[in-house]
Amino acid sequence: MKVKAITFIITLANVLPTFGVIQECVDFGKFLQRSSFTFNSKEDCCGLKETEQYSFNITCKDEHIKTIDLQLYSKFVFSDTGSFPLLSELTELKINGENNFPNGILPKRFFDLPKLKILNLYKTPKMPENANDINGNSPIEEIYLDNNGLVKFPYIFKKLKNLKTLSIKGNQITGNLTSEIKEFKTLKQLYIQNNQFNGELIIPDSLTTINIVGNKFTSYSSTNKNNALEEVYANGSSIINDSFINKLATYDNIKKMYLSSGSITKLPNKMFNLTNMEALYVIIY
Ligand SMILES: *[C@@H]1O[C@H](CO)[C@@H](O)[C@H](O)[C@H]1NC(C)=O
Ligand SMILES: *[C@@H]1O[C@H](CO)[C@@H](O)[C@H](O)[C@H]1NC(C)=O
Ligand SMILES: *[C@@H]1O[C@H](CO)[C@@H](O)[C@H](O)[C@H]1NC(C)=O
Ligand SMILES: *[C@@H]1O[C@H](CO)[C@@H](O)[C@H](O)[C@H]1NC(C)=O
Ligand SMILES: CC(=O)N[C@H]1CO[C@H](CO)[C@@H](O)[C@@H]1O
Repeated sequence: MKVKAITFIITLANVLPTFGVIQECVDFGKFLQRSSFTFNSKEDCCGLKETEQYSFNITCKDEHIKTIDLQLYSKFVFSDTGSFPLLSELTELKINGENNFPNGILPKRFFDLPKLKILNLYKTPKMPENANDINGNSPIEEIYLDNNGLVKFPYIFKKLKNLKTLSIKGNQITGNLTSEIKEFKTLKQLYIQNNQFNGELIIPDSLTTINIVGNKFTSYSSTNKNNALEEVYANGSSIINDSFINKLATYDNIKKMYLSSGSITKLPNKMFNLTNMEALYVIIY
């Protein structure tokens, strides 16, 4: 009798750990394992985990993974990004590491995640080569590729029909923006501070917020029609002069202008008619 009871307990102990582990954790764990990360398949993945190779914060709801924040410590490469599980309720994906995708190329697979809204990657300097490679119907609204070592503007994202925010701060992008940027029809926030852009500033008509601090733009394109613009962060930029502020003052929705250290000699009269203004930084010479 006693022997039977022990057997029963052992059997239960073997079965128990897999109870409560959602299928998506199993799938995500297998993805980690395929790239030689240690992960116990019987383990729940919802919550915080810390290992020598990686740490993560995964949130889950109703048997589904909702957000992933993954930090990789060692130089592991996800060998088969095409097999990243298409988690049906994943809305936020953040991967912070060091060249973790083959050839440093952003995996096109992420654009097939059916509910993904926010993609945030670190040290992913290259984009998929061909625009046809990414799914334009992706629900992605926000992309953050800050301090990634990008050397070219990622025009490929113009295909994304839902993109509202693009942040590529602190990269090494040089040269001009081209009129191709006008094809970002839904873009509202563009953060390109601390790159090495120069020449004419050309921006999409739909923009509400632009930050160009720490670049070398010299002029504001006459092709710009930025009536939607609300916030301009351009401190220290050589684009700032009387013509520039006169132009901005024609945009009725303007709320914030950070235009310190330029060569402005007077504020345009129209400025005082801008009823939405909340913050203005200028130095008048
Ligand atoms: C884990 O991620 C969730 C969702 O992004 C966040 O609200 C929470 O604060 C994070 N927890 C920790 C400990 O970082
Ligand atoms: C402002 O800068 C633009 C571009 O360099 C230049 O074409 C324009 O003449 C300047 N306007 C004034 C008032 O200095
Ligand atoms: C711009 O410059 C002003 C005045 O120096 C400063 O107070 C403000 O914080 C700066 N804003 C940004 C976004 O750099
Ligand atoms: C400011 O608004 C007033 C009242 O609508 C108008 O009469 C005036 O011409 C405007 N000034 C400028 C510089 O646009
Ligand atoms: C159209 C435009 O902005 N052209 C500029 C591109 O960048 C060079 C410097 O690298 C400028 O001289 C051009 O004016």
